[in-house]
Parts: sequence; structure tokens; C-alpha cells
Amino acid sequence: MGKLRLVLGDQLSPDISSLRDASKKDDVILIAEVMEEATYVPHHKKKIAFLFAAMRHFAQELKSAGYTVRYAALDDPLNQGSLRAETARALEDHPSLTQVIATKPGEWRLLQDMELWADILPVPVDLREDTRFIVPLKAFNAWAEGRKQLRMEYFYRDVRRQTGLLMDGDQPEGGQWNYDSENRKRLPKSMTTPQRFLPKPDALTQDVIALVAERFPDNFGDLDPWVFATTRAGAEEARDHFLSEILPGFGDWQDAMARGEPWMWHSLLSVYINCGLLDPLDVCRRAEAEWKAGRAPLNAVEGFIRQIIGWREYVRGIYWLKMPAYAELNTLNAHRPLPDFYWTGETDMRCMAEAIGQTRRHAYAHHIQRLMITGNFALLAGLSPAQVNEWYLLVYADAYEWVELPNTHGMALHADGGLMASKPYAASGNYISRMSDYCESCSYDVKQRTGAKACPFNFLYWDFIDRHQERFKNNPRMAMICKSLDRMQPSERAAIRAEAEKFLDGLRLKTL
Ligand code: FAD
Ligand code: DLZ
Ligand code: SF4
Repeated sequence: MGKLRLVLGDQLSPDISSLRDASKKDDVILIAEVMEEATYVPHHKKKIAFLFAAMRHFAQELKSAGYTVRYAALDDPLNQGSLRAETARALEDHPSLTQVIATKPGEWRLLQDMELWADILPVPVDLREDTRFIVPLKAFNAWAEGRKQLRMEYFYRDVRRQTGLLMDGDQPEGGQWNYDSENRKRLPKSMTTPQRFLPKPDALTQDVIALVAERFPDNFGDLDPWVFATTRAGAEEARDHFLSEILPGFGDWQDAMARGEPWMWHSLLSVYINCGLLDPLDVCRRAEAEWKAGRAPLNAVEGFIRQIIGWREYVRGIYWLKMPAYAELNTLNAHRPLPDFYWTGETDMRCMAEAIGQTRRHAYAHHIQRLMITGNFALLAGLSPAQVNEWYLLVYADAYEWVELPNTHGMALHADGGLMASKPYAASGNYISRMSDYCESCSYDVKQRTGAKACPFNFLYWDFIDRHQERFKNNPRMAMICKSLDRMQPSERAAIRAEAEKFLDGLRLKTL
């Protein structure tokens, strides 16, 4: 009377709901590397290698704990290539199994498919909720019900109250809910960034890297240098290193960017949290303990915890509340194809070259690079949301649609018309110059708005405001900037339009 328990690549947690009540004696746990998941977008090589290596290590972890694990490797000649077909094959090979149990996936497209399995497979299918999040989807929907605006800040305060994190009774520790205003420092020239925990690949991971190099030679990105842990113990070491060495500086430099500095004081933990190697609430409790012990300041710890219990939970809630229509929205009517340099990193814009270059190398960029460099450019240039969303989904090792889509479509591109953010995150070169040292070595001049040397973020910014003035002039947070545009000389406005048109028409598209 055993059951088949399917565990997906981003469900590598021993307490995942599909393994609740699992029998070591009777049940079979299925983990499968399949071409369908590896190719539904052409993922960064490092993303595939990280996930396959973590899946193989998790299979070993379960076997050591006494479970029967069936592992389908990608290069197994019998591998059927899809999760559904691998599940069917496992049932054929184990005819005594009476049920399939799985935790719901993190992407709408796969949930649609898995909801059909009960009609296709020869045994009943039990699809369970993913309980690794702090706020169940039902509770999020109840919070959202009847609200005109779904603002993260109010949601976040509720989750603080619910978890008790950084709470003094019913009041926030330190008297403020949010210390973001203290978290916007530019990196001083004299400051050096901390050493990071970047583990070398073990033998199992090296085998997977070789497999990915052979099977996905043309995918985006580099496999070398390796930067990720692929075991639970390794992810815990990365977490502990972050908490003791990096967290104290997390707040101050959260929005800063610097040349040749891919990590700054960011945690690099999303990749582990999203695939289940680390538990989000546990990471937050440990961060809170650092503050309580006096080892990390409140602005750092509050800022870090807010990203996880606030933003991470909130974007997940929005995704499941609004899909599938959400992905189709294109409020700003943006249709320009993605330029070639999103793949090559070859552009004279230093900021873009830095953000895309490290994305190619590491399958990682930190939040401000994703939002205010590549995201900001895509917004200002009117790039097609579908193409930009696909790019973000495939280039980052932490990307699954439930978290990638609201961040890209909503936060960066404003394609949802303001559901996620009350104003677009549009910025000129001035912001990038203030928060980084990129402009110092750029061939464009951040102070110029028009002319051959003008920073593209400047004319694209004003052209963006110009194109969307009608929409934004009644938005209280955009009214001032719309008025500044009105005060501009018509000749300058025309020059900006012409500059933007010339630049955008000159963008090279991907040559396949
Ligand atoms: P830190 O800066 O150290 O933050 C701590 C943790 O907070 C992260 O590990 C992550 O778990 C969480 N977090 C922070 N910001 C967010 C956010 N906006 N939404 C959800 N969780 C957050 N994050 C992903 O996990 N996957 C994605 O595919 C993804 N795509 C993004 C696309 C765009 C356009 C933007 C603007 C943001 C995106 N983010 C995504 C959010 C954020 O950029 C990453 O979570 C973060 O850069 C991961 O690096 P880190 O672990 O060093 O984060
Ligand atoms: C991202 C990914 C990749 C590259 N490969 C697999 C795989 O072979 N097997 C698997 O179970 N999961 C994989 N994943 C993760 C899934 O795509 C992920 O579970 C869904 O997108 C839902 O979030
Ligand atoms: Fe980027 Fe403009 Fe600065 Fe160059 S000058 S780095 S393009 S913001």
C-alpha cells in the first residue's frame, strides 16, 4: 500500500508537505531531472547545474535517512523527459503504489499540467499546498480582499505582528517599522567589501557541471567560476557566514553598487531559500538573534527580515492571486524587442555592462542592479514585458516564476499599471551616479542630457516621462516630474525625443 511521492527541483526540504507522513518502509520518493523543466526557458548553465547538483545531494540525504528514492538522471537512456512521463514510468515499475502525492509547484504553467494528472495517471493524485511560506495563500487572499491598493508595507506589518519578529509587544522594535531611509548610503572610496563564502564544487557537483556543459553548450552564462553550495550543510554554512560577517553592513549599503563588486553586502541566500535548502522563517529568526545579541544593528536586521517576510511573501501572494491574466498585462504598451547586449553584456553603458557581465558569470545580480539598472533600462526603453520576463526567468539561479514575474512585470516594468508599486521605478543617470561608481569609467557623460556623449539613461528617462505624461500627471508621486517636463523648452524636448529615437533605433537585436 505504498505511495509515490514526487519532489520537484525547488522542493528540496525534508519537511515539504509531499513528504509529511511518508513511510520509509512502503513509499517511493521520486526526484527527476527532465528536459521539459530544463528547457521550458533556456536557463543559465549555472542555474541548471546548481539545481541538478542540489537535487542529487537531496536524494542522497533522503536515502541516508532511510527512504527509498528513485532518482531519474537526465542522461539515463530510459528518462522520458517530463515530470508527468517520469511519474507514469515510476508507477509502471512499482505497480503496488496506490497514490501519487506531490506539493503544488511554484509556477502556474506546471500547476495547470499537474492538475490534469489525476485524469491521466492510473492512481489518485494528492496535490498538497506548499507550506514553506509564512503566509498561506488563503490568508493572503483574505488580506487582499476588498483592498483598493495592495501595498507591501501594510502587509509586512501584519506579518511582523503574526510572527512576532522584531516586535516589542504590539509595537515595532526601535519604534519604527521600516529603517529604509538609513539604508541608502553610497560606498565610500576607502571602503572594501567583505570576503564571501564561495565554495568549490565537490565531486558530485563537478559531474553535474560536466553534464550541463555537454548537454546545454549554447545556453547563456558561464559555469566557471563556481559560487554556490549544493548541499544543505553548505547552504547552512553560507547562511552562518552571512549572519556573522556580512549582515551588520547589509542595511547601510543595501542600495549601493560598485565596479567589480557583484555581491556587496547582500546575502546570496535566495538561491538556497527558493529551492528549499534553507527555511525563510528560520533565517529571519537567526538574523533577529544577531540583533538581540548586539552583533548587528537594527537597520540591517529589519531591512533583511523585511525582504523575506515582506517582499518575498507579498510577491508570491500577488502571483497566485493574479495569474494567469497578470502575465498578459502590458499597461505601458511596450513592444520593443530585447537588445543584443542583454545577452553579450557588450555595451558602452558601464552600468549595464557590469550588471549583465556578472549575471553571465554568476547567474546573480543584486536587487538594485536588477531593478535600477537592467530593469530601469527595460522600462525606459519600452522593452517588451514578455521578453524581459523571460530573460529574468532564465538568467538568475534563484528564478522561478512565482517570484520573478511580480518583481519584473510589476515592480521593474510597471506593466501591471501600478498594482505592485504606486509609481514606476524610473530613474535617470543621476540616480545611478549617486549610488555607484559606474559613471566614473563610462564613455557616456552622466551630466549630459543630449548630444553624442549624453548618458542614455538621461534622454531615455525624459522621453519615457514625455511618452507617458498623460498617464502619470495625475499620480501624486509623479506630478512634480511631469511639471518639470512641462517647464522644459520645446526645442530641448524635441532634442530629447530625437536623441532617444536615434539611440533606440540603433539597438542591435539578438542574432540567433
Ligand atoms: P538580499 O539582498 O540579501 O535579500 C535577502 C533575501 O530577501 C533574498 O535572499 C530573498 O529571499 C529576499 N528578497 C529580497 N528582495 C526580494 C524581492 N523583491 N522579492 C522576493 N524576495 C526578495 N528574487 C528571487 O528570489 N528570484 C527572482 O527571480 C527574482 N527576480 C527579480 C527580478 C527583478 C526585476 C527584481 C527587481 C528583483 C528580483 N528578485 C528576485 C528579488 C531580489 O532581487 C533577489 O531576491 C535578490 O537579489 C537575491 O539576492 P540575495 O539573496 O543576495 O538578496
Ligand atoms: C528549474 C528546474 C530545472 C532546470 N530542472 C528541473 C528538473 O529537471 N526537475 C524538476 O523537478 N525541477 C526542475 N526545475 C524546477 C522546476 O522548474 C520548478 O519546480 C517549477 O518551475 C515550479 O517552481
Ligand atoms: Fe550608466 Fe549613464 Fe552612468 Fe554610463 S553615464 S554608467 S550609462 S548611468
